[in-house]
Amino acid sequence: MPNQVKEKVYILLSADNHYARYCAVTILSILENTSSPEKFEFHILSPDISQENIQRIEKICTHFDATVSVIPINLELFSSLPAFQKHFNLNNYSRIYGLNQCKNCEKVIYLDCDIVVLADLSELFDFELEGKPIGAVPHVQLPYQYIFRKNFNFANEDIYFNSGVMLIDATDWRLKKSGDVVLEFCIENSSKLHFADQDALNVIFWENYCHLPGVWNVEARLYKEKLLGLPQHEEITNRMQNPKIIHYTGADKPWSSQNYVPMRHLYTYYSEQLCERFSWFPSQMEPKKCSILSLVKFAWSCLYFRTSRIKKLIKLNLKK
Ligand SMILES: [Mn+2]
Repeated sequence: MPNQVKEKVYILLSADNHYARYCAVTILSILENTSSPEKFEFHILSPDISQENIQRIEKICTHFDATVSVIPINLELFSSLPAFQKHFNLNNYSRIYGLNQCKNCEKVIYLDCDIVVLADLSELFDFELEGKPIGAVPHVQLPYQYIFRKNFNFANEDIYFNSGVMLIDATDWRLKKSGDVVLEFCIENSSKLHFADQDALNVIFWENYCHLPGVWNVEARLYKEKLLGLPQHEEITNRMQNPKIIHYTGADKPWSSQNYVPMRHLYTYYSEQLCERFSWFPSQMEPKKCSILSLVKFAWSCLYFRTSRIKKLIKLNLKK
């Protein structure tokens, strides 16, 4: 038999032991939705993942003929780096540092572990970066974006990207020592950064990244904002109709929040699959629905937002 080299799809994830289950959900959703799971090679950056959890994740990968390896991370490496808001975990920096450790990959997809993949990820892997060092989904609408632009002197164009899904030219990243550049930037500019290394990545790759199709990073919060009646760009509306990746950004995670979390059922489906097919422990703690009280609160805010917008419109029209 000819010595055939299988072309691989490299996926980089970062999870501490607490995130192992969510990481497994992301991996299972990837493998369930690709026609060539055997091509996938997962690398998990972790400071403390237990042997037990590694074996559980291996069991999923073996089932699909995919491979997984854990890259140990020493968090002390990041002890001089700024820590941010309450939810910030120093392990967030692993993805920046960890790319240097994936020596054999030329290209890699980095994914957060608060993600469910709904389409064949090898399609994203094959996306042409057109000579750019990274690819990401632009036009994240964040309320603080104007501060970001003011702090870093950027013109008004709205191309801020979310760093939870990135296609990275790993050879270029290692060659230019981009990891060191980003981490040094975080230290020097810590007072100006709101979203830590995501802000840093945006500054460093501003106008020098490949715009990936929006369907590859659809934030769940967008569906909530639509119900609230907040204005949405046409491109955002389009990406929401055919999501290929759902990303549960923000504090309301589907595994812990009692609030209304759009697309929660997708997470729940894969989380239950872990138990039914791969003998993971059941997760009684995970709320499958939002509480009645939160639902009422949310319905009230929808009503409030919409009526205040209507009032504004009426006022504007009366002035004319
Ligand atoms: Mn995320």
